[in-house]
Amino acid sequence: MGKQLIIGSNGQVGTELLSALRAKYGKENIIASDLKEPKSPIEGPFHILDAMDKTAIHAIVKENDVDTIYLMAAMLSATAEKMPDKAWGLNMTSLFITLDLAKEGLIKKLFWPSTIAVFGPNSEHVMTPQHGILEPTTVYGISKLAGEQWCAYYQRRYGVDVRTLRYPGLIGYKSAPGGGTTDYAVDIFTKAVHEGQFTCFLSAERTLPMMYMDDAIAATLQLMDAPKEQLKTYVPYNLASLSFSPEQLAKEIKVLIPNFQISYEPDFRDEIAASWPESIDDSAARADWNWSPKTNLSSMVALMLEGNKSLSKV
Ligand code: AKB
Repeated sequence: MGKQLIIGSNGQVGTELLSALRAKYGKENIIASDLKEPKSPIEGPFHILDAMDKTAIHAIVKENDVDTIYLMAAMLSATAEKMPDKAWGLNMTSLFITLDLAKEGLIKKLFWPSTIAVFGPNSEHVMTPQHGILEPTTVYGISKLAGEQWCAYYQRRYGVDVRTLRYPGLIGYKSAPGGGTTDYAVDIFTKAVHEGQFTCFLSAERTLPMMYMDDAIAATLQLMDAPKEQLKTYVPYNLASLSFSPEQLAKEIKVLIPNFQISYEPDFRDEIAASWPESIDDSAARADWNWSPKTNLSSMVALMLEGNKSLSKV
């Protein structure tokens, strides 16, 4: 078995994916890489790597006998709106470099995350289907939809094994999110634990699909392990777990922190969120590779509060 490379291993998902893959396959077999050194030192191989540097990616793949890449580097929805050209450049260039590596037979498998941001205001908002209307209004959503189409093209035309999940908003305490519209659902826990109050940049009733990080990582590993013949639905798969508004989340937090206060100052991110689904139909993932999430809203809230408290003791 060849080694596996994570591009963007310092990010919100990359950090937790790295731990999970190293626990499963051994730290020497998983190569971490990112633009900068990780904030706290990690054991095992790490390379400084720009996701748009084709030559450097090729060198790491060849020198380390890499056969699988997880391309986790991307510019997310809120940041991408502030620099659309840079977002397009990063999100697409890095994808083409890795798709071409697979096309040339230099790697065997690629994971590339997509998102609920591929949907738009004309999509069905409740239990949004896999193959519904796809008319994103953000540059992030446009880049991810184009990427999905390119993945499908490389799979059809060149037989590339590329696997893709449409992640909902992801919630974990071990790594910080950066530049997304769903980030409020992570930040709220840090503020609840340390300050007892939170000002939300989405409006109270803005419901979005969300997922606890452990479920997202489990889904990623499960999809990558699934035999190719089982993946009948083609790339990408809708993925669902929780669905709640800031108001509903705050109510759950108050069960454990009764004095917690939330206020609302919606900004441009509320408009982005309004264009996205409220809940997702992931029946294809459930049927094709047995997907099912484990964490419900109350257990996610308890885990997030405990996790944030334990971090502040370190
Ligand atoms: C974002 O908010 O941009 C991301 C996403 C939903 O893909 N978390």
